[in-house]
Amino acid sequence: MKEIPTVLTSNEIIDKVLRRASSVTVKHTGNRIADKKNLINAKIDCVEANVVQILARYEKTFPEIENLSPFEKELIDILIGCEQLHHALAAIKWCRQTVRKIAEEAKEKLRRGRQDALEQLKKEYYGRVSSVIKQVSVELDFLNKSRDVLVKIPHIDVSLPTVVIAGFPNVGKSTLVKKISSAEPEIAPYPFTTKGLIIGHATLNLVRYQFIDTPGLLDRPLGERNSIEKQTILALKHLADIILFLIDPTGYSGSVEQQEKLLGDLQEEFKEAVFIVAETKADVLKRDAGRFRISAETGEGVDALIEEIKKRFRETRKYREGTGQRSSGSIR
Ligand SMILES: Nc1nc2c(ncn2[C@@H]2O[C@H](COP(=O)(O)OP(=O)(O)OP(=O)(O)O)[C@@H](O)[C@H]2O)c(=O)[nH]1
Ligand SMILES: [Mg+2]
Repeated sequence: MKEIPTVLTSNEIIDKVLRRASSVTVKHTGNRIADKKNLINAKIDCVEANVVQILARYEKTFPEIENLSPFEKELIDILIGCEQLHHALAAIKWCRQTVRKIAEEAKEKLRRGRQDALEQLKKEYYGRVSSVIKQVSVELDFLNKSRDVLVKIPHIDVSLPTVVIAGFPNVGKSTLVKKISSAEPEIAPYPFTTKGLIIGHATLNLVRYQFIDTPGLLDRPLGERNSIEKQTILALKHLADIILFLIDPTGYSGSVEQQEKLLGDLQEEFKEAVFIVAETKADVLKRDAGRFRISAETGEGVDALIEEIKKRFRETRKYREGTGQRSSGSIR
């Protein structure tokens, strides 16, 4: 996602803008009342301009739901909630517009204000602005948490030939993606190490491929999947030209029957996709299941698997539709 600034809390915004206002100065005219009014006017402007600048920046840098691709929209919905994001941004806009209005009103009162009421008028203005900003505290906190999630979403180029690697947890998906692409996923000897989508690239015969490492899936219906697994389903649904399904036959990653059942379910769900199935950890155990057998550890079988990916890519939608001429032109 594009750069999004960290979002300040309501108290941080209030402190920041009042601190700035406290150092505002104006030229003296020789008329004490006029000088006082000018100074307060400048402070009102300063607070208003700073609040507007801070909030408008959030409104501008957070993604607008309407402009997102279906994949991004669903992903953001899973990770933070599209409706909540929309609501929070609307609240920020309301706050910005209300501060504008309060500033206008305060300046109007200031013009007509008597000398002994000026200090009180300034205090009231600061109080009203602070109260309006406090009213969006929850939304600001929500936006800041969302920001931390959004900046971690990798850039995905939907025009590139894309292979999504899926399978049970711990079968060796990340190890393979790291071996064959530029991705740097975390690898660990326990399940659910990968918690989000990780993108890597590799150029094979001048064709730039995108490889997507995904969180492991358990054999269960979509309704029971957690938000981590749902990201994998989204990648399979929206991004995969080829689904590379890995099975670990060693028994370290759940039973082979459960893994086969998951494969069957996915093949049923994603009928349009091209599936390649490979069995991993061939350095530990090889069985004859008539499938690719690879070891990401020793490299055994990996070249043959890559040849298959290149060959099978010709069967994909992207190749047939002729999008991304790079792929169809130079892969043969
Ligand atoms: N012997 C051997 N071990 C492997 C091989 N590939 C992966 N492993 C090991 O299997 C464990 C899991 O590997 P990961 O690549 O993290 O598995 P994953 O499928 O990405 O796991 P999750 O992200 O948890 O779903 C690690 O200890 C790896 O070192 C292999 O080819 N041979
Ligand atoms: Mg992993």
